[in-house]
Amino acid sequence: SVPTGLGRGRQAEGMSGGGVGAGGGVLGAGSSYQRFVRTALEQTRLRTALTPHPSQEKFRLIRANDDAAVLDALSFTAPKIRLLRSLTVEKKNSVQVLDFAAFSEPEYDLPIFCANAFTTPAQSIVVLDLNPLYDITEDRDYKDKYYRNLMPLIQKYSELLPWGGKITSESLRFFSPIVIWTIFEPTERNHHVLYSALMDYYKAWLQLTDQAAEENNKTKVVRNREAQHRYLTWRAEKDPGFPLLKKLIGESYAKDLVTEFLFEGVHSLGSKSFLDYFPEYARDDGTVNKKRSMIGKSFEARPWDATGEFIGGKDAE
Ligand code: BLA
Repeated sequence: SVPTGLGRGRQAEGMSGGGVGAGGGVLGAGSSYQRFVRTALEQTRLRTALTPHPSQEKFRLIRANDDAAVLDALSFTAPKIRLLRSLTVEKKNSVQVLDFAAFSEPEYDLPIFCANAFTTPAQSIVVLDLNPLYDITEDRDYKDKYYRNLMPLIQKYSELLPWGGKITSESLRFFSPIVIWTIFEPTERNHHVLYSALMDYYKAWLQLTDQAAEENNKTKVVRNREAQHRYLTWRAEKDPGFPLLKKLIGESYAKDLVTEFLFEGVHSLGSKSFLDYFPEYARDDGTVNKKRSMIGKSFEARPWDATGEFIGGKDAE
């Protein structure tokens, strides 16, 4: 199912047969992230009313130290949606970044939409998922509620966008059985497939959001809020994109972007600290270990089977 709107208009997307070299491929790839953001927002507006998020004002016109790099930051709220935000970075013939995420209000236990792509002329590193709010190897009900019906998505894409190899072990607990974790050569074809996957996953998230019923049980709302806060705390501390953001906009602005825009809520949805949630990262002097992984990388192959059953336990060491 090729997404609608493909190839409509835009010259720079390389649909005309030009730009086949690595540079051209990256050019096409970058505009496809912009195109994804535009189309995803259009799709969202067909279903709900987006309001600019307060964080938008400070970061909308964010500029890189390097004139060749263009950052584009957009954030919104909507009924049921606490935060829908997007960051793209485009530096011609160099790097293209997409970081698009959507978080529901804590009255819903919806998965978190997560689309991250980092593209250079050599490769694209991609994570695309509906990150579960709860650990699905423990919480069968949550897994059944959301992922049973979504398994066809990964059946569709697992061959075209194969598992990217060993990964920070700690990241696995934030991933679902439909996660696309992949590294590929940035060809037009691969980016075409990625675009299609991005749209399929995002539409799936929109549909879950449409169907979601508000939770009235206070205890459950508190639990949802803390689960989202734990996720934000992880990502705000361990984001692999941070070194690049630091290079582009400076350390202090990069920190603000992470805590007040990308993972907004990390200072307001809860009061626990990173070490409260992830004590294994504590150093003797009480500070947070800067290593991304304490366990090391693992999971050489996709650790879920086709039914979404976790089978990766044994190679976790
Ligand atoms: C690499 N990004 C990675 C890797 C993962 C992710 C898993 C592989 C390295 C690893 O195993 O840690 C992404 N990890 C995630 C995501 C979650 C997670 C999405 O735990 C969610 C729970 N990546 C970006 C952005 C940039 C970026 C915005 O999303 C740049 C601005 C860059 N990612 C980036 C780079 C690498 C990378 C440069 C390779 C270098 C490295 O591994 O540090």
